[in-house]
Amino acid sequence: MNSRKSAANGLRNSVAAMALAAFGMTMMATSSTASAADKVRIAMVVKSLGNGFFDAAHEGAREAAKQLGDVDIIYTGPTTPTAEGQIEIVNSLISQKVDAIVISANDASALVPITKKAMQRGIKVLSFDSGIARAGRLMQLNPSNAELIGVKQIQMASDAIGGAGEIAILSATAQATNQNIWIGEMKKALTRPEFSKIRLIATVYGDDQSDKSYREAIGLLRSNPNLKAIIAPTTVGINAAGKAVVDEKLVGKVYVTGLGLPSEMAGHVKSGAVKSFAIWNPIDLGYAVTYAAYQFVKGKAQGKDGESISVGRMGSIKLDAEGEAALAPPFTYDAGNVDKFARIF
Ligand code: RAM
Repeated sequence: MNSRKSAANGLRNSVAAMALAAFGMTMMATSSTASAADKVRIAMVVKSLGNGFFDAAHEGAREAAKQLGDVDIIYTGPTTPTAEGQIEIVNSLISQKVDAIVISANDASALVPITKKAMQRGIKVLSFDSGIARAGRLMQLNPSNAELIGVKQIQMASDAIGGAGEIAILSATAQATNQNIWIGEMKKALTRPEFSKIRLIATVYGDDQSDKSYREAIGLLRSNPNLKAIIAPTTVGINAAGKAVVDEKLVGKVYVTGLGLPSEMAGHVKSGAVKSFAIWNPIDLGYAVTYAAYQFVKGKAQGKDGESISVGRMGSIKLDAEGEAALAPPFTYDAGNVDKFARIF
């Protein structure tokens, strides 16, 4: 336990003891409450609850907590992916005096004032998946290299449609840091000569909500009769787009690709709406960021350029000049391997 926290606990205990003494009672410190208070409390704040990607990241966080032994995980997030919802949650985590917050942000800059406040109170703030601007966090853990993620998705779309035709993007929210970076990289990839016959005709936003993503996908299909592919760089969007293509009876005419969870995509690969898609391991991502947060709480990481931070079974990560690190390249799934991985995430 750090000294700030032990002082706070000491104060709380003596205030409680005084109150009890006033009623002629005595207070017994029980070892169970003491050991709970000794635990490092790490809050994982996700873009929104009910997203399978973050459920898997939570599983990784729990794995790290179990391995580290003295960590409690608080898993939380708004019901819809808004910065306002996350600001409220961070505010309440500041009052709860958690030790660290690992957050996948709904906005790179809107969260900065509140996470700065958290850091001023001694809370270690790390972003992962979808980043916060540097002033609002100690480090950002990216799942993979952004350029790789962008090129990979254009390559998969190109392979599905024979290298030519109209494509559209169905993204998450318009403010999502990670999706916006990947969309930028996809646009850059499209300037390569090998993709010169592919034309991006629209980008729409399903806000990582299944129903809105589905409606947006249907809209794309109905208003663009020459559309050949939808790229959804979001696990919620790609799942909804796969269903829309089947429901509109466009299997074989329009292909869906992007970033998906094998557990949610196996059916779409079987229906033929999806030939291939990609993703990294969300369990590993949640595990690594939780492990890194622990290092910050224990004073073993500071967030300096070039610093190496231990992330347990995954080895170590190295921070670049922006205070960011990346894990592994995305992995591609198709009819040959999707069932095997569907059991894992
Ligand atoms: C959704 C979320 C998440 C993103 C994945 C690929 O679950 O938007 O932030 O990383 O898709």
